Amino acid sequence: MTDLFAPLRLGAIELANRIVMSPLTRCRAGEGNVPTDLMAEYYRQRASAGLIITEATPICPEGHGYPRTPGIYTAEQIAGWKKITQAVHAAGGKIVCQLWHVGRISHPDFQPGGVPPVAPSALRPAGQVFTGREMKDYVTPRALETTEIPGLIASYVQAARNAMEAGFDGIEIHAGNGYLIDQFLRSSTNQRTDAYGGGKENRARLLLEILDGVCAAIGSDRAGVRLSPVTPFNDLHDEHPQETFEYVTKQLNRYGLAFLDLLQGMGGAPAEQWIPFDYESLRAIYSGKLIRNNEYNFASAQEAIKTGAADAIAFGRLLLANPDLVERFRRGASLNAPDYEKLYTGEEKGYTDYPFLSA
Ligand code: 8OZ
Repeated sequence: MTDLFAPLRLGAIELANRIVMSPLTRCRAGEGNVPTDLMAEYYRQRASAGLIITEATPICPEGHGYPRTPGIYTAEQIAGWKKITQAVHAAGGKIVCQLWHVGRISHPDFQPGGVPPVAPSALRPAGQVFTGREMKDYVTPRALETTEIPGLIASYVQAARNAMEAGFDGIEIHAGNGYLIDQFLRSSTNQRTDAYGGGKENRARLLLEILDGVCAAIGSDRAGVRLSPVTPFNDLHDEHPQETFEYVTKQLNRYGLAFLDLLQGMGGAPAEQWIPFDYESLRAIYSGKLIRNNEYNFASAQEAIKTGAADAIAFGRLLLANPDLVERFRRGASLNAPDYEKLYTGEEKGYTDYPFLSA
């Protein structure tokens, strides 16, 4: 019987098991937003997971909105990632790069020339951004011109090529959590009147055109997508999430992607508080391999695999704190707890110093 420990093929990527590492922003890149040797050690420690999805990785300078997030658009960044992919592969793992553009979830302090960040529409997010030194209010972003969209798509395509050059097994397009693509997808942040705004067909157009370009460049069997239909993270929502995301999922079927990575619920909020959404409907609609994520433990993940509700399960907090999570699951061993104080700071502390089980 299939379970979490069974191998799985996601497009062109062969996984040793169905335990996937969720993308986790850790803010430890070096000067020039270059991946470091410490990051290579962190990912190498977690290579027994069937697949690692990297932390969100900006595709271009304008795509940054947090301090010390590693990019994939300069030669130095590609060289840094190469050390990481080599370390993970040498340890027997697989790794894909999560391609990211934050859109309006940024600040002029992060932007080349100190200009406002871009977004589908000039709508300021509620809340504040940490610029590396202090908290500042978000600003009103500049709405992208229709004529700028091909250049944006080209940046995603180039980043996907760069990821392949860096030795990744594939890429994941980050279309969730309130960042640029999600700002296009969901109705509250997209008030465009061109072909990229309005009904769900238009709001989904940017994601689908990015996939057209990326799949042509690196192969659809090495490309995945992350969606998070109801997360309120970064101040946005959709008036009809079920309709929007059923439409998007149907469209994804025509690409033959390596996987769809579905982030359920609302961050760390308890499941009772989640905006209702029928995830089983997306499972039924989607014809490819499905990774499901959020709030799974060993038992519920096993159940999801055994019943066919998912092909793989992604774990964030558990893999953050337990580099050998696969072995701990196998042995039914106890788990380390994450140190939330050290999520985004602390260098090696709370990063590469979580204990492994002793042999
Ligand atoms: C937490 C902090 C910073 C970024 C996401 C990339 O939610 C993120 C992120 C999460 O997808």
